[in-house]
Amino acid sequence: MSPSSLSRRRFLGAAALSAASAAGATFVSTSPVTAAPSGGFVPALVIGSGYGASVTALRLGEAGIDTLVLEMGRLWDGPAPFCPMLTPDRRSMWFRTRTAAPLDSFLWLPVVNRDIDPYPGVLDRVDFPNMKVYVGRGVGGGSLVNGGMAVVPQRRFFPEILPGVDVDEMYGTYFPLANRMLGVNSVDPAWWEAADCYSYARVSRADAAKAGYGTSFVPNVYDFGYLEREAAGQVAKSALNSEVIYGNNHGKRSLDKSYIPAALGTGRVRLQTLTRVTGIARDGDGTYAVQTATIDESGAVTGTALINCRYLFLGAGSLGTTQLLLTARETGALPGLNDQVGLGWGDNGNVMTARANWKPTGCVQASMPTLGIDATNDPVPVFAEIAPIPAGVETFASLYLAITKSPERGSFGYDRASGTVSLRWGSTQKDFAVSAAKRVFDRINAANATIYRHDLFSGNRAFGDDFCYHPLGGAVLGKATDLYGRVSGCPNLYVNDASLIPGWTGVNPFVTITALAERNMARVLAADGLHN
Ligand code: FAE
Repeated sequence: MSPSSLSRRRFLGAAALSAASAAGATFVSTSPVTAAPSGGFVPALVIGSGYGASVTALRLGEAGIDTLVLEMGRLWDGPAPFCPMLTPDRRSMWFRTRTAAPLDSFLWLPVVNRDIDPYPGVLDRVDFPNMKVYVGRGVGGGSLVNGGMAVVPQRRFFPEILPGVDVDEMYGTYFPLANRMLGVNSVDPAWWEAADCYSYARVSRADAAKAGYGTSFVPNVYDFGYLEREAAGQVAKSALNSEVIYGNNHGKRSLDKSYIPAALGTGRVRLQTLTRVTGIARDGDGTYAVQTATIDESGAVTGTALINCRYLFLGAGSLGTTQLLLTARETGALPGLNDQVGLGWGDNGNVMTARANWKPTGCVQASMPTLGIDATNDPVPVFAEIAPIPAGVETFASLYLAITKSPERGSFGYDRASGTVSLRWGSTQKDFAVSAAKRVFDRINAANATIYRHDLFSGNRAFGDDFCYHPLGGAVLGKATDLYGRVSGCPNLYVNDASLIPGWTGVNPFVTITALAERNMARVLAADGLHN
């Protein structure tokens, strides 16, 4: 597709998104509706609207396949739909009465989290025993709440990250395509070196260097030109207004600014929000029956529907997709699924930690990370994102999200009595990741005569070791599916999201999820003869 036709599609799709928002509508289209939201038949149905789902919808639309996208969260549009981290309100979290940010105290005081009214807010935390998983909810999925770090994994690790996937093809074609489509850009190093809002990163870089660790700049989907104008006081502040995990009002090229308008602009893709898929099954005629529940902003179910489709694409993320598949297998709705469904889940070795470094790190910290500590040559490879603490006051702290090469994997189980799916993750399964991160930060602390902060995570802990931002796996490529996401034992059923990745990407994962989804769609559309 030429850049000009892509821009035209994005323009048409963006207009459709804002018109829908203005009308309070939940059904978005740039063409006459051919599949009623209340039921009926649609050739292709995509569940979710995160990275994998958005790629899928765009490529199906371009191929002329009429496609319906169902998203359980809302459309976040309008002039400033999100709330800052420092003043969270009901928009912050998915149906909670209190926010649940990962750093839950400061100087041991419970000043971070706030009481809120239940609402379909943008960040969800799904709690399992020993593991709390953060995910985005809304049109754009995780792209709405994430730090925007757009990192291509080191090529030497790729054969371990996604065994069986052609490395040359990924690095030659699909990673560059994903970066282009997502609008990835890099910070101007000269501006960065002098910017007050990145003083926290420069302090961490110097501390890492004293311990013999190098750092590297990391690209992002946040528009760094916009950030420069924020810093110069020329535009409304977002990254400089402590906006990130509850959404960014400006500057960020989330999926609702990139893939999704482009998909809607094909005129073949429709999007229905606040609609959760509650079950999937295969009918006798080979079509898939998708059961849905639509909610209003109070969470009350306002309607249910059964939609049939010929091609079903699961893009509900690692938790959502695995939950739907496992339930379908265990209830007999999709008996053809193999025993690999629900296995191979990993947390990308995520561990958060903070150091008290005695030096000021800056009152106003840009919420978009730009630098990572490269400890990938350590015995256990570690890549540590230098994370901001956008607290608005001087904290004398440095925060990190370490991605460690942890071999630990969890699995999902289905409980027949309650009909629910839960993650099995043992209380010691983070130990490996914590000790890998600790080796790196012990060395940095020793070189700088600094110590860990114990006041930020509940229970006096130095390591945030009970949660993750990067859930991966559950329907692993080449195991629960073939090497292109076609689900084994279920013709015309596809997985195309983080569930395909077996637990670790070495870096922040969304560029890999996007690139893999592009590669899978290229093959499926070329080989599977999809039609309306
Ligand atoms: P995802 O983006 O999670 O989208 C799934 C969508 O499906 C969501 O919109 C759900 O609401 C929807 N859904 C789920 N179940 C259903 C259902 N039953 N019916 C209808 N809809 C459903 O999936 N990654 C990076 O690479 N760089 C970062 O800087 C970064 N920072 C992060 C910070 C935070 C706070 C968080 C939470 C994550 C971060 N991530 C980051 C991870 C990244 O956002 C995540 O890997 C991707 O969003 C996963 O993409 P998927 O397409 O798998």
